[in-house]
Amino acid sequence: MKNIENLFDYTIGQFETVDHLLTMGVGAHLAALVFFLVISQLVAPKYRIATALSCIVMVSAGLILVSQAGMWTDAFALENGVYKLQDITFNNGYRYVNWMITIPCLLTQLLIVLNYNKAQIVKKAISLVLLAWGMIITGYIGQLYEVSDLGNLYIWGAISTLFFIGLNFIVGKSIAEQKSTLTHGTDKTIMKVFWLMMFAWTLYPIAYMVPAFMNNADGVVLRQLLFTVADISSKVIYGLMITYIAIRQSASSGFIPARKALGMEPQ
Ligand code: RET
Repeated sequence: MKNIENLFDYTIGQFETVDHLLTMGVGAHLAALVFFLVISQLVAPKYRIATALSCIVMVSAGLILVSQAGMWTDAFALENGVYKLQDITFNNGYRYVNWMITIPCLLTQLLIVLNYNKAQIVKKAISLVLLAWGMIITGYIGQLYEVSDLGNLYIWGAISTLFFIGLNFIVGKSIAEQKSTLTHGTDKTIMKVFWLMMFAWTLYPIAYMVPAFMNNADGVVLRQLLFTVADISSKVIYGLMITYIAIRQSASSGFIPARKALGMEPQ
């Protein structure tokens, strides 16, 4: 009974909204996977790992959402017009474990399109990944208390937020440092990527806090809505923007498939 999802009965509308949100998440990640696979040939080898990382994120996040959707429909059954908890429980913890893989991939893609060299990428990635793992592990511990002890939810959430602030600081500093190296107008796009990250990543702590401000069935629907918007923004839309930057930079470095795709003459 770790998550508040298991505490309530749901109307058919509430139950189906959550089911549809999770299923929509699966569809968005699978569709984007196909797109990234097809488009990767337009990305110069120098940047191609960024697009490959998006493929990994799509598979990893897509699969977790399949399991979340399955768990949701297994955990509840319709009894006298309302959905009631059955023998197994629903659990958001799998998401946190999945972030241990997806967040390092997302951050590394950013470092690649920022034109850092290999040694700089490794150095920065290590600090970013350690901060991210600190944020996720402390957040994971905190969410275990959302039913039993809100005090612990706040304390672990606050510790996790310290890691989050450190991580954002490095991300912001790296973008500011490297922005001028981005070619073909992508210095503007990278700023949009930054603001997209600030928006989408902040939805996750809000979802974490739902038990504190909306401890009811509507809160559960809100939380899955926040997760879905956050997932599609921070992985799918973010990945599309990163690959767009990669293609434009590939074109300005003379990579023919990218130049052709953008309607430019070979150099
Ligand atoms: C937690 C705990 C409460 C405090 C904070 C959190 C931050 C979570 C974030 C998650 C980002 C996830 C992404 C996943 C992509 O696959 C852990 C909820 C600050 C920022 C981008």
